[in-house]
Amino acid sequence: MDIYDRLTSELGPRLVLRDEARLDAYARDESLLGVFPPDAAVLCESLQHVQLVLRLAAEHKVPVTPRGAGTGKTGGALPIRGGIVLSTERMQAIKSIDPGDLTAVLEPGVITGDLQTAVEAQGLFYAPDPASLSMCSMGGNVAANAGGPRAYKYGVTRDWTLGLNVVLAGGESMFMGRRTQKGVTGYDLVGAFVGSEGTFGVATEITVKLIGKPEATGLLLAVMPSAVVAGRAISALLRQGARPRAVELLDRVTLDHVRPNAPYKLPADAGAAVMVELDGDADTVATQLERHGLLFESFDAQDVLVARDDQDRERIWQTRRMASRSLTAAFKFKLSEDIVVPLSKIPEALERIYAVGGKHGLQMAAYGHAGDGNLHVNVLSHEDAKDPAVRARIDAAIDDVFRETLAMGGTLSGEHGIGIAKARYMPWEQSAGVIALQKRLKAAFDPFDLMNPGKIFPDA
Ligand code: 2HG
Ligand code: ZN
Repeated sequence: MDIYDRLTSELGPRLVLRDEARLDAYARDESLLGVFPPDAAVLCESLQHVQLVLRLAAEHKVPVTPRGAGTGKTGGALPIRGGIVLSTERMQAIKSIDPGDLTAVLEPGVITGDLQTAVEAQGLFYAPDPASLSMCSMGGNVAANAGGPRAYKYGVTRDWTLGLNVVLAGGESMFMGRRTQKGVTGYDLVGAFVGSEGTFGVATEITVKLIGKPEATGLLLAVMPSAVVAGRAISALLRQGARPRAVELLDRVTLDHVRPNAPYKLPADAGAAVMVELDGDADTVATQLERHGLLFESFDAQDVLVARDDQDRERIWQTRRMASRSLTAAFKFKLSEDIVVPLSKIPEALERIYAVGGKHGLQMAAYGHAGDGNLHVNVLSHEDAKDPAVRARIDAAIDDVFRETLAMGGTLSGEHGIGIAKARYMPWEQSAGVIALQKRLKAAFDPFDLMNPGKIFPDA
């Protein structure tokens, strides 16, 4: 019996998908980097299912691509070498929320936004907020070490993950990390596992930390003459040592494409917009909003708007979260990067990025988590990217974006990871020694290179 018949006989055809039509959804993801049909997709419902898949895969030396909700941006969930897609979408239980210990324990298929709603109903708070939070899953967030706007104050998924139960290639299950808020016992394996993009194993249970829900939240939207001026104002804001929970930028191209369908009415003539969100006690939030508003005015803001209430604030966030989708819908080609530059370099980074667009005759857009220096640089085109001449210009522009980023002391990825999208640029940023060390770490978790092979590192 081959491995696929074996899986079907153990788990049944309900959980082991093998026909072409049903496999199609597991052959692609939101990266739009291609279609790679697996030989089977297994819809795991328990730790035991995950163990069975990884045990049989090791016996038969078949590659396994773990998959959460498929919302990743770098092709991490694409089964580029065929084999099995191991989906955790059905493992959706929130097992506990403990207001005394300030922790929650959950399965990897839990949708991030559902976890937030569940903990907030108990007066608690889980901060990481990727733009896809209504669709993405916690297992995927762990794999990608996902961030989001609130990372500016609260950090990324790694900062909120205390412990993990993981299954490694071969099927061994173990708990790593801790259930306490603090702990330095042994190596930080959880820190290494979070962000390993499915190349180390599969997390079957995630213990996250929680905090009390902030008392008050306020949001201002500064309408700025241009992205570069907005970048200067943001750099000045950060220099003041202010600690808002999010500092987001939307440039003109982004605003123009979001505006028609946005639930929040964006001003028509905006050159750029900056969103600053604060939380804490009500008085401090009010004072800080005022202070930040004045700062943007001193940088020639066209307008400074303050969200009237929570509904208004949510409308502004929904509008912001539409950036990626709106540009995807409007252009034949869209590729979004997630570079990070040092905070003082934000205005310069914007200037350099628009210059790259000009040089290659391509439209550029930039938006995202400017408070962290993390910009979604979008290379956009109405031309057909299958045309080799167009593709060559696009590739040259992407190369230049990374070249400029690294020249400013930046890094390739702030939140989406490397996947297959950026693997070839890894040696541009990291030394051969550092890459070799990471490969040795990977081999310690997965000696036969069966877990999500071909990701993160360029082929030798
Ligand atoms: C965002 O911040 C997401 O909107 C998606 O990280 C970014 O795909 C994108 O452009
Ligand atoms: Zn983002």
